[in-house]
Amino acid sequence: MSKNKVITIERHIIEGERAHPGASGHFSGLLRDLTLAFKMIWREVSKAGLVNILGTLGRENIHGDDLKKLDLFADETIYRAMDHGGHLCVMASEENEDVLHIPENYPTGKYVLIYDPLDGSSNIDANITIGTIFSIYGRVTRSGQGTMVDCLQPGYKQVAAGYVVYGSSTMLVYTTGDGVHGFTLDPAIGEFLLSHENIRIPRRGSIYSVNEGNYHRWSDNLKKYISYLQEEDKTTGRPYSSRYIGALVGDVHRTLLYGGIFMYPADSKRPHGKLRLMYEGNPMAFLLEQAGGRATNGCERILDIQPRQLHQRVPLFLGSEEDVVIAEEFLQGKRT
Ligand code: P6P
Repeated sequence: MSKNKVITIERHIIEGERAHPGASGHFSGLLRDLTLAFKMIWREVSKAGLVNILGTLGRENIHGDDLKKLDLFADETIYRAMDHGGHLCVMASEENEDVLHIPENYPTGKYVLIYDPLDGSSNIDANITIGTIFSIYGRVTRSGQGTMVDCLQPGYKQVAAGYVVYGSSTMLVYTTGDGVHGFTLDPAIGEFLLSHENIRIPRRGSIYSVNEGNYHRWSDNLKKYISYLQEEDKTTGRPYSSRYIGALVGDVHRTLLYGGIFMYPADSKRPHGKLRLMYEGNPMAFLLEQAGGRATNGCERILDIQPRQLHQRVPLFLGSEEDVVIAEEFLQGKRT
């Protein structure tokens, strides 16, 4: 008889709520509605190769990326699943320039949802791992429709964050500030079942993950760090292996489970890197810290950065505590 408890994410959320006597139930309702949206996206992603929803819509999103039909479907699915539950005062999607308001005929709530509906979508046609990323904050304004002020909060104010990785199996990984937990979707019953309770990242790994095609645009300090990782030194597990999918959710998921470091650095072409603080940096940083890891822009904790713009980019170094500390020492010129 299996010793594993069969716990759905809904049960896990309810039990988590019981641990907070003052909980109103709104937060649990929000996560339940979000989980439904993830299942609807999974259903389309899992048949993408069969149904003519591949290929682009012939237009671009605000960042100039080809907008794939699944991107649009995922974006609309999350918005429509979340706009009427009365849990949110405002939303913001990586696919939309401005904030997304709750329709006037629906009640507003006390939370804010910020999401990247389908990250890594350039990999869709190649059937490579893609994912959905989300962040939840408490509202700052007092009542009614939320505003940009409710969205531009530093990452340490998140009340929850997570991602869904649509890969060989589909997993939902999330935190509410009480550790990181993974749920694997059982397609036969359409339920996310607890499969990775209290995920902890190794204090040091042996994998580094970065797009080395940008090497010639990097700073000398970063090049020295990469050379350090590639040197032979058995006492510190070097040389590290290089692994890079080009889809943040897949690269971070591997880093979380195996350890090591993921990087999207600034370079001479992109002085703030490519990844967005609100949609990618903050949720992943919250998860990594909750799993015992570390997340920085090279000199500052990601979660301490005060956002100025909804789509601002941030250099990202995240993973095992010891690996990220060593990276910071090289990046700050304290180590050569
Ligand atoms: P590059 C996908 O387009 C994405 O936003 C992230 O998922 C991923 O980490 C990054 O861009 C990959 O960027 O420049 O290496 O192709």
